[in-house]
Amino acid sequence: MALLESIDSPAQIRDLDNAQLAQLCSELRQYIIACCAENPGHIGASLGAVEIAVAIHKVFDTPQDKVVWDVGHQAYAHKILTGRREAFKQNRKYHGISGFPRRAESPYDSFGTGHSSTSISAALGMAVAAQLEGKHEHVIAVIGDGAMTGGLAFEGLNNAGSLNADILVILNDNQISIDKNIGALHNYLLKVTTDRRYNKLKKSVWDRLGAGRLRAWLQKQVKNFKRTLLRIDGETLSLFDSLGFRYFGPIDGNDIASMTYMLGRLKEIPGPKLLHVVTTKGKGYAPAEEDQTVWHAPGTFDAATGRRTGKKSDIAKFQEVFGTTLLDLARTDPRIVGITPAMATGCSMNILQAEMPERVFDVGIAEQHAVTFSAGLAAEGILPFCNIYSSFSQRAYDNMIHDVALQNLKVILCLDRGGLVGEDGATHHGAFDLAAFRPVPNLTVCAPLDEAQLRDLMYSATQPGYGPTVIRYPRGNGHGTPWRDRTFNYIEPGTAVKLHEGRDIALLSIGAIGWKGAEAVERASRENGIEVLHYDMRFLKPVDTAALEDACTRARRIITLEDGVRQGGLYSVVAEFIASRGLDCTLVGLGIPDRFIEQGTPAELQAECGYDADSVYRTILQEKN
Ligand SMILES: Cc1ncc(C[n+]2csc(CCOP(=O)(O)OP(=O)(O)O)c2C)c(N)n1
Repeated sequence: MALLESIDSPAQIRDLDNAQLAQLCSELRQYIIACCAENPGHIGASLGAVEIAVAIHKVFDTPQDKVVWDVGHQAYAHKILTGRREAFKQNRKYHGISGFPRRAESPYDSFGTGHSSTSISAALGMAVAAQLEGKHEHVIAVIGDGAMTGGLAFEGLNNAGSLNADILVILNDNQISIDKNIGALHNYLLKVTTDRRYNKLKKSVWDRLGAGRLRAWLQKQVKNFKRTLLRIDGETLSLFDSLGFRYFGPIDGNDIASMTYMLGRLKEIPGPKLLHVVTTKGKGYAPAEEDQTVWHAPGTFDAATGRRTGKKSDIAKFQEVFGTTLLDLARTDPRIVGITPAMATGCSMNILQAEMPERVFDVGIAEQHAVTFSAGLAAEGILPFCNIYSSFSQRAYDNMIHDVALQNLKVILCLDRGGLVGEDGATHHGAFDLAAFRPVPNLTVCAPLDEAQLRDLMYSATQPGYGPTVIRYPRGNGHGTPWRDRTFNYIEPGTAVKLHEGRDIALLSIGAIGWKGAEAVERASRENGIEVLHYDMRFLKPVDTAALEDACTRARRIITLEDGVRQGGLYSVVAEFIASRGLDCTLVGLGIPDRFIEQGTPAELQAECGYDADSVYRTILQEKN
């Protein structure tokens, strides 16, 4: 680590020559690999973007010049170069640094990211702000070909192309999202990067640029080059030019010399510009290059061999239950299809995809479209299971209201990773879903306690008696409840299940967090002789009013437990019930408080928020006394 170990700020790399920069890139890779082997993270994207980070900090005057990393999972080299080399060992850990850029963490993180496709809009806002304030600064957005499939990216491009602000978009094209990138934009980029005549043209221009001719000459050549590019085989190729950007590239984004050279030139050119760079996801680490989907975020591994060392559990993950159940249902009901916004592997829809590829639609990183597309399918009698990670579904809120619920179209929205997700932190916690969807008319909103309930709720939602339905469940393992090869049981909407009898206190829980409650209830009974009436509510809407009535009249001291925000969630449901009936009850709500929760293990974060098993137990004792 001859160079890297002494670099604490980008100013220190500005005098390095190309050979030293190449060495720095290689050291950065080794460091990222060594750290991620023990402390897992988004290694594949970050390895691919090392040269982009080094070149930006070499050429631009950061942090006065601003860089916005789209999604931000590729920004590890950026973090390490900007004073966080040691802190990176605590990447994504409780009280460590965030796995994504975060404004509060460093002046070099000019904009917080985590959700895809925001970089162009944010960078444009910054560029326009600089104009308004009379400042001369450069603003760069780095966006992947996957993130570019998000509609928001195009809203940003469309706006930028007409405002003529000084903004540079670096399109980091590694031709993969998490899964294989698909769609028309992907086909277009592929065509640009593989067209032989185009590449020949590119090479001749590039060779001459390399000779260091004058800038005016360069600009003329680039203009001519673009004109040629506009028509290949009679087709318009320059999508970005037509949106008001000056398109440059494609160049090899893993070649540090080309990157610094090109960025140095583009720095002098005003207006909206897009540099198309081609990189390899996982670059420099063979296992990560070979299986790019797995190595998007592989967990722990042995750096020398690439063998993944994460523990395997015998207990099924909720994701596996979802994927398997969807396949089982699809086998029996030809109306069923699956829709995923670019998360087929993550949510396990790839199980259905493997057997019935024609019935799975990966629509790109396009949550809004995924929901409205599902609504369109439902309008014509198809039965769509649309699976979205809870926090990403925030984008599709209006689509659920306007396109699904208002028209009462039977879309089954399965929200994966509901609740505190852990190491991905504040941007990724599925905190708001239950509270957000509850006030929407026509929706059924439920959260299974375990694997068997997830399976039964998915089945039930396909049956008459259910309209548009939201089923939310957490990331990771279920409880170990038998679920495979079980016959499906219909669950009546709005019915709770009594898990424990008692009348000293009532615990009302929703979702898999109910097991923490059950643990506390059992302990209070065993150690303190306190008998808690425990209902697993299952449905937030419609709510089981008979269960609420039972809890309020028999126990009268109520605790709610949810792995989501209390405000608007189960806590609010019960508070409203008590108030509307004028009942004489006390109520304590356990769940996510009114602040953003950072990263850590789910256990650490649940303890911090006061709703792990121990906290529930202590609350039971407190309420009893
Ligand atoms: C709104 C939203 N949806 C989904 C995701 C999950 N996600 C994280 S990275 C990623 C793929 C991004 O692909 P690309 O932009 O090409 O970057 P790469 O990882 O290939 O470098 C996805 C789908 C997200 N972060 N935000």
